[in-house]
Amino acid sequence: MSETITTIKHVASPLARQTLLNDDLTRPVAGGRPIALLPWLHVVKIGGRSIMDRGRDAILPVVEEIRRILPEHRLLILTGAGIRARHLYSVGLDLGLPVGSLAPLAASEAGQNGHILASLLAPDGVSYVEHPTIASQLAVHLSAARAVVGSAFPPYHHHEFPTSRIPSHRADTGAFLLADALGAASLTIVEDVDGIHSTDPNGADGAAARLLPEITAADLAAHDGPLPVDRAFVEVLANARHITRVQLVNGLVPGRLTAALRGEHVGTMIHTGACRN
Ligand code: GWN
Ligand code: ATP
Repeated sequence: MSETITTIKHVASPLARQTLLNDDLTRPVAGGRPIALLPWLHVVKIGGRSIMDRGRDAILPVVEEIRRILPEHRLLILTGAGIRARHLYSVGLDLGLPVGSLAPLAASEAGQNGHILASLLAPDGVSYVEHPTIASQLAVHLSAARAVVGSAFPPYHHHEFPTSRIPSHRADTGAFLLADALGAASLTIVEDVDGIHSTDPNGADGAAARLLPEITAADLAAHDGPLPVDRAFVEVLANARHITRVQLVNGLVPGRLTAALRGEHVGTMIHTGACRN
């Protein structure tokens, strides 16, 4: 005959009986620094419009540089969306598509650029890996290969914030969120300018543009005028947990990406809100 069990099992948990909405109560539990999952990983974001859309003249030298750096670093290479996404936005907006419909369509263009880049690096053992693989099987893939390529776009889909009609969480934001979540050693953003300037060097006031060798996340947020990075990227910098700085470099100048991965200052160093201690 079985005994009637009358003992109620309590699971001891400091968050069990309180709201998650009160920072004072959650801070003692949730305020600590997360562990770095892949501290040896270097993340590189390759611009869609600034590098991939330029075709072989821009892509092949970058591929060669990546090929040569593989023995030194294990890389997660993420690609941006480029001109096809911009065309998609204009057609989609003209038709009245909501932002949550545009986000995955633009994301797929970032994925296409990743497939192109991965094909060129295939002889070196590099493959394109899907978002779910990045989410849960990156370590095993990077044990088998020195680098993998993925889409830099975050998969927000219909969860994209309706703040603007154009998806606000784009490739720079996605690359930063991944690098910081993984506790990566570095994030390098590769574009077609020497770094962040006081104003767009290719814009109407281009002649007056000054290169900013260093900038803090707060100064970037306060910057008036155009930037070569998503606004949402600037916002998430403030809450970085691991990545203390992001370097933006010119991928059209041979050697800049290699130097950046070796820790040299060759572009704009963006200081985030995180501090290593
Ligand atoms: O298709 O190029 O991953 O890695 O945001 O979702 O729109 O998907 O909706 O694993 O899941 O087009 O099909 O596509 O770029 O994002 O992928 O080849 O569900 O490997 O199926 O989170 O690649 O793709 O576009 O990244 O950025 O099948 Mo693509 Mo993207 Mo592939 Mo991915 Mo989205 Mo998946 Mo996804 Mo969708
Ligand atoms: P994606 O990967 O999303 O396709 P991308 O990162 O390749 O895009 P853009 O978003 O076009 O490229 O950003 C790069 C461009 O930003 C530069 O070519 C430059 O003309 C422009 N830009 C605008 N403002 C600035 C600024 N303050 N400093 C430097 N470049 C700027």
